[in-house]
Formats: sequence, C-alpha cells, structure tokens
Amino acid sequence: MSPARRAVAAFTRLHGAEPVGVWSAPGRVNLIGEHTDYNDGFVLPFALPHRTAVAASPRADGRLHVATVGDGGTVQQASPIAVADLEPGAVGGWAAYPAGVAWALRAQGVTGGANLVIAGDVPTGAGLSSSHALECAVALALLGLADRPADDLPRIARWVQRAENEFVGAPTGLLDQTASLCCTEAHVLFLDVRSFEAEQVPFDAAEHGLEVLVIDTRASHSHTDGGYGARRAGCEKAASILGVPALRDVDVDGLDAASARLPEGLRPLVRHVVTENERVLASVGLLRAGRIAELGPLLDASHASLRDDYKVSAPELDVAVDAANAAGALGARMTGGGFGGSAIALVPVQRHDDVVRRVHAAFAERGWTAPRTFTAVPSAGAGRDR
Ligand code: GAF
Repeated sequence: MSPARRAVAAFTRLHGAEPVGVWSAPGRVNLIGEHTDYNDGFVLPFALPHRTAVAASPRADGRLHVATVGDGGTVQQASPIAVADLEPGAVGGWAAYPAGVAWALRAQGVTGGANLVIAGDVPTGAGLSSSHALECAVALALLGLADRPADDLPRIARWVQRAENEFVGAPTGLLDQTASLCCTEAHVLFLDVRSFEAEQVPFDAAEHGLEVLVIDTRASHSHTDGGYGARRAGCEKAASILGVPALRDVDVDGLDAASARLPEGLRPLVRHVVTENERVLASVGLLRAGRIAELGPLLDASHASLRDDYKVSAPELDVAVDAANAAGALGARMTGGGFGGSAIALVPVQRHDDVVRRVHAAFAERGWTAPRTFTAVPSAGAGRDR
C-alpha cells in the first residue's frame, strides 16, 4: 500500500473520520555537491520516488497529536503536546521532527492544533533524507490546514531548516529540504544555495542506457553526534580566517594561496569544498550538453575528496564505491552527509546485475549486513496528494 493510503487508513482508524487532507514529500539523492550547502555553494540533488505522507486534520484544542504507522500497520503515538508549549528540548526521538516543524511554523503565525498520521517508505538512517521528507510533508500539512499558501518554497525550506537546527539539534544546511520541496520529475535541481537561484536540469539516464544505482550500506549515520557539526565549524573558522563570508568565495585558482594562510588542519576541508563546487559546475555543464556518461570521473573525484580530505566516508561506503566501479560502474560516490548511509553509482544498464552481485559479495566477504540496492529515478517534489 502506498504511504498516502497507509496514512489515511490509520488516520481513519485512530480518529474515526477521514483526514481533511494528505500531503507528502520525497527523500533525495544528491548527484554531486556534498557539504557545499552550508558553505553557500552548489548542489545537484534529485527527488526519489520514495515518500513520506502525512494525513492531517485540524484540532480545536490547540494540541498536536502525532502518530506514525509502519509497513505492517503498527501505530506508534507520541505524547500529545499543546502547540503553545513547544520548545526545543520538550520533545525527543522521532516526534521531535514533526514537533519541531510545528514550533518553527508557530513563529510564522501557524498556531493551530492538528492530528497528524505519518507513513513513509523512504529508507531511514540511509542518508536519503527521510527526516527531511517527514519535516517537509508536515510543513505543507500544517500550512494547508491553516489555509496558508505554500508557494514560497525557499522560505518553507528555511523554516524546516530552523526546526532541524534549533529543535532537533542537527546543524544541517539547506540541501535536503530544498530538494524535497523543489525537485521535479525527470530533472536534477541545480541550486545555488547562496542566491537560491535554481535550474531544473533534465536528467534521463535511461535514455543513455544508464541508471543511478543507490546502494544503502545499512551502516547507520546521524548528524547530531558531532562529526557533521565539527566539519561545519571548521569551514566557518576557515572562512573567517580568510576574511570571506563563506568558503564559496574562495576561488579554485586562489586555493593554494588561501591554504597557505590556514592552519594545516583546516586545509583539507577547504580543498574539498572549493573543488566540490567546481565539480558541481562541471557536472551541470556535462548534463546541459547531454553528456551524462562522462559524469563518472567527477563522481569518483568527489568520493575521493570526501574520503581523504573531508573524512566523512565510512569503510562500507568505500567498499561499495570500489566494488561498483570494479564491476563496471562509470563512477560512484557516497551521497548525503556520510559517516554511513548510501552510495550512488552510475551504471550501464547491462552491468546492473554484475554491480549488484559484486557489491553484495564484497559485503558478505567482510561479514557485513547485506546492503540494499535500487535504481533511482528523478521523481516529483513535495505536494498535496488529496
Ligand atoms: C546532510 C545535510 F542535511 C545537508 O544539509 C548537507 O550538508 C549534506 O549532509 C551534505 O552535503 O544531508
């Protein structure tokens, strides 16, 4: 059953009436442009077909009742809380995500209570942005229930970011919310995070006999445990030493001179961000010219930079990337924040089985949990389902 139908069925069981509406939002993969978003740089994500749906109705008592429903129909309910009482720290665990969005929207005058029932099929803990799919769907649901327009997507992305940063406590950038809200079917989203200028770049790998294979390593990751925040703080420190607003302002031609002014520990971080921005621009150039098959070396270089300079890869990601390439992928890289999660590989369709087999074998040899793989097709962004 689709997440939307699952959410409606559970809502009706729990609340004795159909929801007023259903909103949903997708997970994402980032084709390239990693750890560039909070440096005011460039990203190139696309939305997954996997979505999180929220069935919702308003409540007159100003309280937020949130429940999730799993695949088998098991319902988990969070303790109800008055929207007026929401404060960072007041709600923990999974319920902090919807509650955080309600808290951030309260500051925008969206203060009503709601019954929310959530169902999704975005793999969790896989670096595919399940938390942002949830937050974006909740944001659209609460705005919809309040009869507020949801057309200014960049503003909504910033409210969701506030929920994530200040309520949940994950110091993440704007990549994931923006991808979930703004991506469109059959395109990658080329986003300049500083200006919020966005271009929908056509992306049809199948037309070139290719596919983007997602390899969920099942090595779990989290952005609240310090590694992500430490990288972000390092970038901000480097920008401040260099006297620029963000690392986006360091030109690739001036990289050596800039590095020479930095403590040694910060140099690799800066090198990653500056070269990764260049790789996004090069990738967009190739896609605009219809040269998808030539993306491979850029994906490989991005992975190497994230592994060796930014140091956010994990053994499972490195093995997935190496095995995919050894079996005929044109290039591969970790996607998302790292420390676990998923890799993507650009694979000629006729090599799909070889790549999947080789990756599975490499994991089995090491005694690791079998990875999950699927072909990702650029899909629609968030919206109202009914
Ligand atoms: C995570 C964050 F949520 C994003 O903002 C981004 O920084 C990404 O890691 C790395 O590119 O997904």
